[in-house]
Amino acid sequence: MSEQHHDVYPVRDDIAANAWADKAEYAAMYQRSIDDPEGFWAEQAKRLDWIKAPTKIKNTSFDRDNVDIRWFEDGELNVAANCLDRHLEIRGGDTAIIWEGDDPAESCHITYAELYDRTNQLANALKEMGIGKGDTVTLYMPMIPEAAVAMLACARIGAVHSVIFGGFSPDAIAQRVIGAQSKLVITADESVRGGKHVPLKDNVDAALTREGTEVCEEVLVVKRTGGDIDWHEGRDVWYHEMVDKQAMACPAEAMNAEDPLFILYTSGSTGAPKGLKHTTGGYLTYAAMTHQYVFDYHEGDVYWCTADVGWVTGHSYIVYGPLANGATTLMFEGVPTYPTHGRMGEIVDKHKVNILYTAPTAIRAFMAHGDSVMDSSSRDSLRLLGTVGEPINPEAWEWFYRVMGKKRCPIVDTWWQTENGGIMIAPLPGATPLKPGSATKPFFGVQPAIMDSEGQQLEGEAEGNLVILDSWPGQARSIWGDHARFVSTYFSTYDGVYFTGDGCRRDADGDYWITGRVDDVLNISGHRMGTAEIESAMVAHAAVAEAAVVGYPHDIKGQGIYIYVTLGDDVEPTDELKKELTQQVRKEIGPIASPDIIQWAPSLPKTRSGKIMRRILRKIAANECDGLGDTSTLADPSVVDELIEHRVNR
Ligand code: 6R9
Repeated sequence: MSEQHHDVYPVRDDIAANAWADKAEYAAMYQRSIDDPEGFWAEQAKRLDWIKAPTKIKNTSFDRDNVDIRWFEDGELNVAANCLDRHLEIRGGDTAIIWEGDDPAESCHITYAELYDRTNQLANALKEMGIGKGDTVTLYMPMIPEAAVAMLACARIGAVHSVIFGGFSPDAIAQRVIGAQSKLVITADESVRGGKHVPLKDNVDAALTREGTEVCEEVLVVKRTGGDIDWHEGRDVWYHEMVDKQAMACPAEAMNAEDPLFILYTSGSTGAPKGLKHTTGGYLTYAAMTHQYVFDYHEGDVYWCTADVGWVTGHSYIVYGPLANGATTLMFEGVPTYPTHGRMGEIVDKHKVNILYTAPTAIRAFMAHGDSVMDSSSRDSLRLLGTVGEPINPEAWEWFYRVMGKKRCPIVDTWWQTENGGIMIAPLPGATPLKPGSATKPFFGVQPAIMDSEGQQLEGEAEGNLVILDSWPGQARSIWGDHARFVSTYFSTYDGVYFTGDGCRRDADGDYWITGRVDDVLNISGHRMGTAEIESAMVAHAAVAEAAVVGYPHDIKGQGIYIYVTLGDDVEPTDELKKELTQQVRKEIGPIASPDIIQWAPSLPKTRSGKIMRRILRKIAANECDGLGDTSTLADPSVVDELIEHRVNR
């Protein structure tokens, strides 16, 4: 197989010498984590401060008749206290968050002591607004420190946050406010990204006119830009007016380890987005441990994860993991290529970043401008690089290694999912030789396996569907309000194991290569989008009779969105209509779901039982029309010729 010919980058001696785990330590710890998960995780739980230490460690079942996942179930703790209070004595004056604004002239440092005060003030404000333990709060915020403060303030009083990515539309917000039954939305007047203002408050206003959102009684608004917004007296409250008057002390609520910490919506292959439910003790233990080991985090390091807090990566690796470890975490408001294509390197120099965690799509965007794109920075402070969100093509890996890291910095390619809570498969910098394009080895406690389509577990070198055999502490416990869907999505494809939805290959060294989704989930610039969601946004337009969405290879985004549209009778296929349909998707979901290509399809290839054959549509979209495979089960094979003739991506 071709991947066997790629270079292997051995572990660097200087990294191994200081790393938390070298090769032998990784092997021994991994074995222990599998042989004695109770003992292993009981020890790891000690990295947190518990109000009541857990005595019951693992109580988990992947049996589809009884999927039930509990870790540390009799323990009590508070996540905010673990991220703030316990650091005050030793590092209260150290920087917790470095904030870098969209405008390079704007940045600030927030110490642990300041973050503690601000969190407590907001926690008191939330209480005054009637929010308490178990209530859900929706956050729709820019990448500003208040976003982290809001997450921590919820955690402090036991409220459950649901963060919505700031690029989502009013309809998407409404759907999630209703799903979580949030009494409160926290937002800002506007966010600023790449010099442009995004009307967050307007979007919330529009969302809250939708039926079902009456549950939301209050909107707390951070003044970020001072831009013009509508004000709803009796519902809207300025953040600064509410928060500044509050006391700086607020006791941390004692939470059971299995109390929910947050809900996070993500796309699946069918139906509406799912709100994954993450809980308290296991999640934080796992986020903190993975942050320490995978990034080989050491005291004093400046660490930067470029994700948005609206994604799980931002939850675990901007906020919870780093702050639980007392790290300095950089939070960046803008986009990595503004105002210059070299901005990411410039930020690294400005704040002396040691660890940089980003996404393949950003790397490919830099690559498109050539090596000189990084000439405006030295990046000499960097020690380690990481990637997440999608498979990294070896060319992008090599570029990241050679240009960004100047051949000095190991790259950790980290595979994991919203459902996982934290990194699952990744190299450890001091232990694992690197192979461009491979996420390599499982983290402690993670047992990956590969299944064929008959449900047989494959041994040795193999390719098939990736499953995880047993529970790990960071795992999502359920889908909010719909446990049956949780079971059917993840535990019914194969008996007794967690199904990831990803394809995977294991090579002769036991290294894992993730090949991408095996279901109808697209990965656009590292963002998950369900084809079903986009299709339903399309057919909501009166002109559309039917739509089929597939992904196709895209140089920068990894995958682009290709839509085949069948129009209603007597509808004229015009460029104007294409624009309208694009707007339709942006309105229903958000700009990240904008179609790249729309092809008019007089009809779609269907089996006699009426199933759209996406396999064929994917091939045509990728301009691979020679190997279409078997089309004999199609009701009308001539449909395919028509689509090939008018294909748009050639
Ligand atoms: C953390 C995050 C999860 C999906 C996952 C997979 C893809 C993520 C990857 C990767 C190959 C990697 N994915 N990291 N594929 N190599 N290092 O991205 O969560 O938004 O839920 O997406 O992303 O397909 O199933 P989420």
